[in-house]
Amino acid sequence: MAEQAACSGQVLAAQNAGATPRRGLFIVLEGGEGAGKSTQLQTVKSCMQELGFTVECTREPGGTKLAEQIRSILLTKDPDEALCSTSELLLMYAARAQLVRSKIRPLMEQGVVVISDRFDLSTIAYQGYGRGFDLQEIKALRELAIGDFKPDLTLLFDVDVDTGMQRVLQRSSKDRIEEESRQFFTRVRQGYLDYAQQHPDEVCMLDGSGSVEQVAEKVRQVLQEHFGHLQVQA
Ligand code: Z5A
Repeated sequence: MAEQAACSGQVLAAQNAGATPRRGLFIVLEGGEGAGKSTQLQTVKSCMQELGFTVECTREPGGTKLAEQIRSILLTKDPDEALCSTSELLLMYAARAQLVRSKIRPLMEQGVVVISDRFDLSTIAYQGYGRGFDLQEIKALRELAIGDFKPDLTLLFDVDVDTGMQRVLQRSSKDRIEEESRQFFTRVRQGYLDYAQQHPDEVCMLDGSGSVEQVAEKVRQVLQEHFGHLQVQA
């Protein structure tokens, strides 16, 4: 089944053998501002737990002590010194290299399902399409930072830019990147849409414009289709 191709070879091999997956899974939630991915993280977590998996959640940038320090540099606006776009890009990969090595991979080796609020596709969308970095340069950095490591499934929550911005307007404060323009977020959304169209076996796009419960129902369906067939060792 085409959708199941999004699972890693190892997991599919385990399915074919009728055995327990030899490693965990890595599921990523992506989307532009206010798309609702953080809201749906709990749905993904509880759905995977109901399927019998042990689950850990993380986020990007961040997720480990050091990566959270990098997050703070990335998202806090310093009135004395602006963070340049090149530093921003390099820090995203510094945080990712740290997160993959010290948290995601070790957990997956223990059979845990790791769910991350954002991952590498955010860099393609925000630093590639948003800031205008060459996608080949980003690819070279990715290879250096995390090699060929990638998610088993990415859930992309899509809402139009105005809806997303409207949702986050209610927040009291905006971080450094959230202060960008509508044009910036329009390019970011295009980055996500292009990638999803070019990689249908990696990314499952979900319309994020419905109610929280409507979106959650779609999330549950997709996870059941992708992972409901896997057997988990007691
Ligand atoms: N970034 C980057 O540039 N490059 C990278 O490589 C990486 C990240 C990894 C991280 O910010 C920033 O780093 C992010 C991208 C950049 N900057 N921006 N912009 P973050 O982690 O602090 O925040 P975020 O990821 O951008 O989260 P967000 O803006 O909050 O979006 P969200 O997680 O998709 O939305 P939400 O928190 O679930 O919901 C937002 C509001 O909408 C909230 O009030 C909800 O109650 C409401 N909501 C959610 N779903 C619905 C529905 N279905 N209907 C109505 N209202 C809803």
